[in-house]
Amino acid sequence: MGMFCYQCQETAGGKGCTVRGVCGKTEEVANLQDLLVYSVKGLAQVVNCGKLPVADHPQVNREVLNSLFMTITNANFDEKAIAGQIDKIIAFRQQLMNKACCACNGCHWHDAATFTVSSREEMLAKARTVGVLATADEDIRSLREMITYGVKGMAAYAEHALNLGHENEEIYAFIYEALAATLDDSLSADQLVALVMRTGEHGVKVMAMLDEAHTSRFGHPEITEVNIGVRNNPAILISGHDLTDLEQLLIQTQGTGVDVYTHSEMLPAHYYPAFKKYEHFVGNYGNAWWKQKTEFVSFNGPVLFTTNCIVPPADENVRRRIFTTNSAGFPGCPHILPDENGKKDFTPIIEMAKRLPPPQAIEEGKIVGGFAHNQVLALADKVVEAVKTGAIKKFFVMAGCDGRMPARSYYTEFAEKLPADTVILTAGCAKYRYNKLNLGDIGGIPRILDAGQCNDSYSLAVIALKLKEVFGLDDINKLPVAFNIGWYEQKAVIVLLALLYLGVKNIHLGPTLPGFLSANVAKVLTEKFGIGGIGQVDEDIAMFMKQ
Ligand code: SF4
Ligand code: SF3
Repeated sequence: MGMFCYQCQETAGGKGCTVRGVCGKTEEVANLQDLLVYSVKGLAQVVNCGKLPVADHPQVNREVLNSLFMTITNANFDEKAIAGQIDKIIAFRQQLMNKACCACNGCHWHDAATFTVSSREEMLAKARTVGVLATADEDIRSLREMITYGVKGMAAYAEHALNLGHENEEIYAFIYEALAATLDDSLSADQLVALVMRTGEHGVKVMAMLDEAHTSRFGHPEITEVNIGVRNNPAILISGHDLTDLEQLLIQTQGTGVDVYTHSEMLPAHYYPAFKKYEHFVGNYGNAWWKQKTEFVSFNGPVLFTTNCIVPPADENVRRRIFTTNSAGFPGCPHILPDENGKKDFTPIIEMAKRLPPPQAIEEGKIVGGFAHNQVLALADKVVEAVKTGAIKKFFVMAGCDGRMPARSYYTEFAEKLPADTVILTAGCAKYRYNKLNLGDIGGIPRILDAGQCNDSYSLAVIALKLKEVFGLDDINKLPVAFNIGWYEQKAVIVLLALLYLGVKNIHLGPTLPGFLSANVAKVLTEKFGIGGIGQVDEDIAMFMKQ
């Protein structure tokens, strides 16, 4: 077997990609990503067992977040960048090891904490021995991977917060502890299940931190109409989740005659007051990530990826217009690095935009969003009244990711067929399956409330906890709220674990359950938390309405 990866929903046959990723990842990239995760785990053991204070090495913390983020689905396809990151982590690990040895508690270092490689061949040979299948026991493997994927999602959100100057040592310490634990053969399945729950607990903390980072800098999201048409100026499309990059791009494009449009998970940027002052911040272009193959062709201008999700461009005319930054990367596409103050120079993108034609319209009109916790709680009286009078019977949390599987048409049909006295609460790119449907409103409350990016699922949890308080309930599960979540990559894993930690039961996950759940682990999740898959739309709606 050349590679093995089963971290995302589109894994081959629902079991694992073994030749080439369905995402387009090559065998070499997949294996090097495994080695990068392995080396970060080794470094984590050094920090954790050596009792090194996380505050003493901020640069290492940043590179650990970056390394984990680089291995998230559709973030980085660049073999050279991943190999370079492995070298960097090994060098940091050695430096920390020297310090750890002074404070050494007689730790037994795992191979991950001591191995070295000195050539590409050695790296690739080592990589083939350290992947997911190196853990023989299927249940332990399943739990270790669930923790690892949750930590990857956590790292992604922590990196966005860090880019805005927000960090939390407790989160870093947990990342090291959790990753080190995945190397520890003495831990039982029960102990790993407990660690899965603690991963969820820290998932809540990291999303709260990112929410604070976003809202303290850019204001609270508010109800906003977003243009989905185009203007007749050259333009840049910005994709991914990093709002700091968007801010810098908007500042640098001011007065240049170049417009800026959001793509996919960047859409919710329009909801923040701080970005509304930019006249050239025109609207959102296109849909969820997987439609970029055609939509980037008609956009005509350059595209900046601040994070996942990149689809390897088949068209050379598109590929030469792609730029990456942060943890994103694609071979042959320019990667923009920050200076020592975190400032990025986007001049090459702006200059390219000026030479290219304006975007071609693919849609027109407006969509509405901005229903994060602050905005919804400002409408709380109206919402509570609508529930009390029975005008709203049920809320459906349909946050998460979109993906290219045809089975995801389920979510469009589900939204269309939901009874008229129900409201959808959404976040993440899952929304694109129904956010352009005209589902109307209930007494002025739109039937689709978009809180924002996938990390803004935190907002949905805050709203649910507030409603629980207002209705005087002792259990979040007594609220008229159902959870029907679409997942794809590892950020959805941390969102799921956060919801489980908050005590949410009976979450349905689709379009398929994770391939990384062993039969026994799936059984635990079903028995303890009522987790289930999806079936036929009509039956599922009937089942949810009865809950
Ligand atoms: Fe396969 Fe998903 Fe892994 Fe890509 S990220 S190799 S599609 S499981
Ligand atoms: Fe989407 Fe990639 Fe997950 Fe942030 S952009 S939700 S899939």
